[in-house]
Amino acid sequence: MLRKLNCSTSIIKISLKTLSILMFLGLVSVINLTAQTKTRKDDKQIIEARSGIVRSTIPVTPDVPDLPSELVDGVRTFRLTASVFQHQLETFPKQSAEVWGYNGSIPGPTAIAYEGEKLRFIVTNNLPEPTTVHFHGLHQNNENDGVAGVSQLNPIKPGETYTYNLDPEHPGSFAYHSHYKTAEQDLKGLEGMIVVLPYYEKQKDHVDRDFVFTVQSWFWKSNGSPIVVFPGTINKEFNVHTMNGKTRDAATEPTIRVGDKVRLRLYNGSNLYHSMHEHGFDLTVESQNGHKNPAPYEITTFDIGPGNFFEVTFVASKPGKWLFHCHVPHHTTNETMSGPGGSPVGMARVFNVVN
Ligand SMILES: [Cu+2]
Repeated sequence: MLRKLNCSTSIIKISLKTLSILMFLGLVSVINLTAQTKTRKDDKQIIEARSGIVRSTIPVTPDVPDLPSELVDGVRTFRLTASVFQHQLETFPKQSAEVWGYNGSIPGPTAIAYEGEKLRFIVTNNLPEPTTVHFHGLHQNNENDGVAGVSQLNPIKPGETYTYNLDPEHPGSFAYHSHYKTAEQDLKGLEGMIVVLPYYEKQKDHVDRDFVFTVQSWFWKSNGSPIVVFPGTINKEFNVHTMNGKTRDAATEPTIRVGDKVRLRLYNGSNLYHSMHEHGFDLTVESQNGHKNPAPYEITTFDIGPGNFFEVTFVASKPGKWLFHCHVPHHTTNETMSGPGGSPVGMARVFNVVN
């Protein structure tokens, strides 16, 4: 009886052992299945990494929103509304000006698309006078070129909406801006950036962070008053200088991790030449308007003329608060005044590089 009981216990012990093994194997199978699912899911990224290509990093435009879009049948549609509004350009000695802009933003929201997509911009004019939009650097047909009195004989009247159809044909940095009384409407603020991204880029071209900046220069007489686009005629000069619509004192400070490779896309939407300088790190001039530089070179400072684009990169190799600014000395003031503690203001940005 006792033997029989021992035998039964042994059988139970064996069964428990078998059960444990089976459960373990089952668990292993589940883990394997999860691993297989994960592998399948990650296959694309692994293949991409093996072939040396990675997905492009989506750029951000500090202090400026992205322009919402809809992609239908390979056509990405954006909507812009031009209007007059108040915008804070600096914190001292004045603050806000009456500007003309798109979708309530200075510069206009950044339109982001991918290569191969056709672009459509539906533009509504809520300004007190006609306007047109030109797409700077894109390869549109002449009827979509938006030059008042030249390629667009019927500008968009106040209250009207007009549609532009475009094909960028290559990735890069582009701009959209008014081409009706250009010198007046552009300098009141009617301009913004378009970035066309490749889906993938080579590992060597890949960046961890991608920042978009439009530089602009302004003059206006008193808080809240309209932008004066020909200040020289009243013996003054453009004396407020901004990156993405903000002097440094009014701007955010992007945070970057040590070791990050950073791309800066710059567009000069102003009436002046600017000399852009990065503290702490060499800049590599990799491309202009998306056209690869056949021989990228390193530089600390680059000159950017009106309407020009630069795409430069740097590796944020050490922590600290690193200044990127226009090196024209007057352009680092707000109306001739330096900032708190003698700091540069105007056309300047601080990148906060942290471990
Ligand atoms: Cu400058």
